[in-house]
Amino acid sequence: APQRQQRFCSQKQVCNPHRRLSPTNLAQAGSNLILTARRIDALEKVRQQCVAAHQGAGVQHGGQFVTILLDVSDKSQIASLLNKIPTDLRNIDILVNNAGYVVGVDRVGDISLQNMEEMFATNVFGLIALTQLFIKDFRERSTGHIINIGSIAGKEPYAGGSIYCATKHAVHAFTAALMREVVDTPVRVTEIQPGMVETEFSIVRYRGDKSAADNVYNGLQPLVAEDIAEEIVWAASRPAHVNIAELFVLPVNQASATINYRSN
Ligand code: 8X3
Repeated sequence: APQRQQRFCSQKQVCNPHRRLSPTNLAQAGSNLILTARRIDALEKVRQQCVAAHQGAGVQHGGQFVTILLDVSDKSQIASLLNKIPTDLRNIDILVNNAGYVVGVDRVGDISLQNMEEMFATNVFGLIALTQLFIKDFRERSTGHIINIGSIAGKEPYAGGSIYCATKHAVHAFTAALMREVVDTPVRVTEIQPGMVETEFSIVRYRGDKSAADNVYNGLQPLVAEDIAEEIVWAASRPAHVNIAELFVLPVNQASATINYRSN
């Protein structure tokens, strides 16, 4: 039952206190949340939004929100993470692997080793490391749900995105293999595969060039982070015998990932 569950979110869990018809984020749904990200000031704002969303929803359970500084690409930070979680919140029920990173639209031949390593370190090795941290406990307690944020880029590669697409294909393969490994347990494994979502993601892809980032969404209305938060809540709140294996979520006017990102 949701009231018994603690949720663990890698990166920010977006809360929108203005949409209260049904829980659209885990704070409104009455979860306790361990929120992690690299930017502790941004995370603190999310924590405050969670407090407001929880109060606005009027639910009696949940409402404990903890922030922990975490760069998922840093092995030593992953190793010390469990000790930083308050003891009364250590029985995690849901792991949301949301941290994802793309930098550059360079073609193969021009991609720097550093950029390549950074993308794999966050999108693939960080996600795997966090999963390994919790999966044994999930198995032992016969509970748990791992929700990995994949991408349309994990289904459909595009020019200018070779490394990012490779990382998201890796997320897809890892998640699918994990689902098969725990198929004889109550542990659930979900991959959510968003298309275009307007966040800071594109600005980083274009190395801070906001107009280039905005240009990506020209002519269509992209998804917003809350749309994906809603899908996370929905997948997590299905009855225990239901596993949402994959959720492919697109803006209504996007049907393909084949956007030829311009070269720098
Ligand atoms: C992000 C979606 O279309 O930029 O994962 O690859 S896209």
